[in-house]
Amino acid sequence: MMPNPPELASGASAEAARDVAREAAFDARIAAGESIEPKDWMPERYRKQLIRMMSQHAHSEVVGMLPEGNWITRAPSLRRKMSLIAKVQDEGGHGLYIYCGTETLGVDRHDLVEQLLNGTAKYSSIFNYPTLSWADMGVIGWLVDGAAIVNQTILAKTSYGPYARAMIRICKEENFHKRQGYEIVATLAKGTPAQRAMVQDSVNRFWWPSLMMFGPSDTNSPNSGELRRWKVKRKTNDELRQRFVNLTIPQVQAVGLTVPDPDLAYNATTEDWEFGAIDWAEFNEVVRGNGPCNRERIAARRAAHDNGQWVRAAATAHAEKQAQNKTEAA
Ligand code: BYC
Repeated sequence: MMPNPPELASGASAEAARDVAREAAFDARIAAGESIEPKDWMPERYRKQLIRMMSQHAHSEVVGMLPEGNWITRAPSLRRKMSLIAKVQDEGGHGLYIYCGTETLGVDRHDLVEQLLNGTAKYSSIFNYPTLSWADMGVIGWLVDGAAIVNQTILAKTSYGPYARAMIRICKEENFHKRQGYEIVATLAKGTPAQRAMVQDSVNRFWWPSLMMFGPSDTNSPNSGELRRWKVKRKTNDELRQRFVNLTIPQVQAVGLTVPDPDLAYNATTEDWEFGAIDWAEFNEVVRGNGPCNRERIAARRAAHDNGQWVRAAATAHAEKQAQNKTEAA
């Protein structure tokens, strides 16, 4: 190999020295609790990690519309139908805010959507479970949105400004989702024996997958170290999972239901509800694409994308026409 010409070598080392200084300044800003904004210098790895995490989050919101969207036509009353439609629509909106936030990092939304459709991007494992009964609408609102709130309330303090700001609005809407879910659960829990059995069955199916939403245990979470150092994540997966369990068990008890965990026990010293072992083999299978509904969900998103092609074409043509009219008028 030819040695570098001296002027190039010194140029490269000057650049490397500048990067070290920039990185030190960046770390100092993070340590001081400052918010990082799109035009600020940031390490390439910070940008990549955020794109990964934010795009997976946006995909989760959009795929998350499917299990509930499935029940809109079967809601038992007009009031229930209206709130379910509003909730599913909110989730589409959340996807939109987070895709917009991700684009501030210099990526194109179309590329991100393509990654979802071709199976190279992940989305939350929870949406790969089927919704078998109306009670699932209550339990998803309560447990799944409840878990999302625990995770996202902390993310509202994340170091990247656009993501943190998106989380503030999303959490407000998620609170409505959780309340409507818990109301459905409470109503069914004090209903007929068949309604009670239906809601208990739903809790039995969604309890463990809800705990898996927080990600692998801390000892097996490759991204956590870096994300915590940059204050993207402010609590670990296990800390947030424990907080969710502690908040939720009293709610389970209040409606007279149970969770399917024989090892659940209150520890008066730590004030934690200790829970049994999570089935990580199941989690890994679902994340790898082999959950009960992974293929169905991706097929539904691909069909929606194909069916929306004419809308995107029309919107693009309209924008071009507007731009042309503007140029002609100027
Ligand atoms: N499902 O190193 P780790 C919602 C992946 S939407 C699938 O701990 P990290 C809602 C992880 O991506 C809920 N994959 O990762 C919507 C990583 O893979 P890669 C979505 C998972 O990033 C509609 C690998 O496992 N919320 O709430 O440090 C209706 C190792 O994990 C999962 C968000 O996305 C999972 N559950 O921590 C209702 C919140 N867990 O990328 C509700 C933002 C982990 O290295 N995201 N993986 O190949 C986060 O807070 C974090 O990304 C996570 C994972 C806690 C999820």
